[in-house]
Amino acid sequence: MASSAASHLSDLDYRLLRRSILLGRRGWGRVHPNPMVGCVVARGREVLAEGYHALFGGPHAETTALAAVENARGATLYSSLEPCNHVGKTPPCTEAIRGAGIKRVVYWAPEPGSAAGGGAEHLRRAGLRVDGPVGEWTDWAAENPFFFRDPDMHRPYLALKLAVSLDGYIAPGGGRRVWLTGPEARAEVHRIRAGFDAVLVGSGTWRADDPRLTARGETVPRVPPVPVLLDRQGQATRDLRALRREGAARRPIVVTAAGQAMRLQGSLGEEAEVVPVSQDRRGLDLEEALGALADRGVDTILCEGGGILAAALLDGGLVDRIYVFLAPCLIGAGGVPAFPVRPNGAGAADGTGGRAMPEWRSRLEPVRFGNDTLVVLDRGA
Ligand code: AOF
Ligand code: ZN
Repeated sequence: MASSAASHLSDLDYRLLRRSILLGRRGWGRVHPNPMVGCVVARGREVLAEGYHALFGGPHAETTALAAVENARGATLYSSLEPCNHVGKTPPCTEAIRGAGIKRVVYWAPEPGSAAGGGAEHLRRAGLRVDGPVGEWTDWAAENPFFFRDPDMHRPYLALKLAVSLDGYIAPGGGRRVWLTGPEARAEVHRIRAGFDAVLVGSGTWRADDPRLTARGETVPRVPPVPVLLDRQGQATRDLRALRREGAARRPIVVTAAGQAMRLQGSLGEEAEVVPVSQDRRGLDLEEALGALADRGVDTILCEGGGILAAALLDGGLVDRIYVFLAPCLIGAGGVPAFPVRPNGAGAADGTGGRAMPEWRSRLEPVRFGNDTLVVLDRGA
């Protein structure tokens, strides 16, 4: 953790800061487009209260934690984000902190927004000891990928989900399909879905699996993700499970080639929204498709396959994150590789000494779900 604040922090500070980050994660699927934020109020080793931002528009982490403490005078407040200094949908956290008589604030990530920013400086001027930020942008961005995304990125944030055998395959050859991961990993996929605006699949996947693409886990999304099917040939039919709206506010989206759009919209009826994009020899223009989704308010996308779409998105540099579920099994030679090495692209054969795709890093700790292990790879510095 390289930062000026880091040298002042004790092991206890790091432990409670880490606790605040973990608490913040409970807001996944509920707070977007706000960040996930957690907070701990402690007097020395004694934790007086914990809190997190639980719902977009609702109270912030610091306010929530402080409301649960009878007397916080002289205590230390740990927050995973610099306390806000603005009146938004809620009053400034800086005011709650001063009002409670907190003596010291330790925070992890700086508030990047100019409206809410300046909280640390404000509190320092008011006489509090403030330590932060701690760590670096890439760590904050891994924790809150949508909130800390590159503001110059003019396309939706896109994550790929892959289930991969230990020998690096997503399926056996010959079009056969197998389930690689266990029920715990599948439950985690439902939780991950809850945090995205849309869940996307290519035509091979919806044809073979007829997935619902909804978030049906314990985490109930504040806004359910919209199913998006890619369908270059315009072959989707109304009986597909992803196209049944089932009470969702938003219509599922089918992206097709411009020449197919009118006919397809006619056959699918009003329950689905057909979006036309250009195509070339290789298929639909994926950049145009993402732009069309952005125009419809889709800022974050989880792509769940299949292999051809995943490879095309990676090849086009359109992927920001990869959720890799490693399943403890071997598929054997002839499988469909998760990461096909491009003949002319970065890869083992291009003189990088076998360290292919170095721009991908694992910044979040791997987590085990049943017998499977989730490794999250983020692209960037
Ligand atoms: C904090 N603690 O727990 C969160 C913060 O409209 P509002 O009032 O909810 O403010 C939203 C903004 O506040 C959000 O864009 C981000 O800058 C900051 N979020 N700040 O001190 C929190 N969630
Ligand atoms: Zn706040």
